[in-house]
Amino acid sequence: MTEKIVLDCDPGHDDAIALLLAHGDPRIELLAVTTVVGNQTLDKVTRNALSVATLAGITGVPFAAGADRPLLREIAVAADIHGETGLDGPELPAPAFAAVDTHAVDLIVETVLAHEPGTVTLVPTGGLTNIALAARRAPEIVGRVKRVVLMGGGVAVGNRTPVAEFNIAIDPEAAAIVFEAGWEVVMVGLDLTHQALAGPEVRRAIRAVGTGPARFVDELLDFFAATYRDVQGFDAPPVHDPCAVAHVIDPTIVRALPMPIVVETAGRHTTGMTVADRRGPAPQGCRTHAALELDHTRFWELVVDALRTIGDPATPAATVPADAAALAATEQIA
Ligand SMILES: [Ca+2]
Repeated sequence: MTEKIVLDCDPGHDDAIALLLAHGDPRIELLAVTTVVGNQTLDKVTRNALSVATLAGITGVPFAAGADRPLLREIAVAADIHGETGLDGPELPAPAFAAVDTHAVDLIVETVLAHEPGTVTLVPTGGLTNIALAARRAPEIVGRVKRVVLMGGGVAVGNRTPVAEFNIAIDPEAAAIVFEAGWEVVMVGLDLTHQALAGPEVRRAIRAVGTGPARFVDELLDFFAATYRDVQGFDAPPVHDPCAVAHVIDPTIVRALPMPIVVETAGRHTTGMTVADRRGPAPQGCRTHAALELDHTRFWELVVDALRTIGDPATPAATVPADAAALAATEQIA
């Protein structure tokens, strides 16, 4: 059994690793990749996603660009963490293929509707603008999506502000829509991802893979480690986004508990906070969950195994003409 996912991302160092994990793990079937403004502008993160796909040899998966700004707020990028390109550090290949000529929100809706109800998991690893717009544009997808497993928020931790995590803080209204839509939401937040540190042992294991994509991840982590040390005082960088993919692969590696969670949109000091109610057992039918416990060893084994599986794509998508990937995916759906 594979898990069908749509990855909605803003690469982004950790988004890039999430994409590689989703591509390399045999238990994930990557249906589509969509991009959203976040760590950098939409143009930059979309180009980054296509470049990462090119170096990893990802073909037959449609990539689509989505929202270029949050619903209400001004754009707020994370150049302090991810650099001016959004993926500073390694050299990126020019994309070998283009994004499809479909808006990400439409591609998300089409992809969910093209598959059996309860089979498609949405995995947002950026701001929630695209996902909120999809839920508003086609409310029927809410009952068809298996789950939304998102990287964002936190029960007891913030990073953009003392209590708000970046992905939620940059578009809290979109996050509120997603958390309140009624579908099952798993919040893989900072409580969990701050355990996913890429320390020296992890770095050695990644380097030992010895392939182009593994070297790329190593260079990403060099840059990410430096900014996390300088900006937030971390000894080793927390690698957030692949934790959401890992939860979909194996929920015993990223363990979640049901609890009521709402998003603060009007706080004077708390806008973007994910307010989690831990006062007692979750009520019956609670649709929101928070991931709190990570199996660090097995998580990094997943990432390293995915890199081994990806290997060294000799002829990355270079020969695939633009839109051929989208065509192939359409045929798969049909
Ligand atoms: Ca991200």
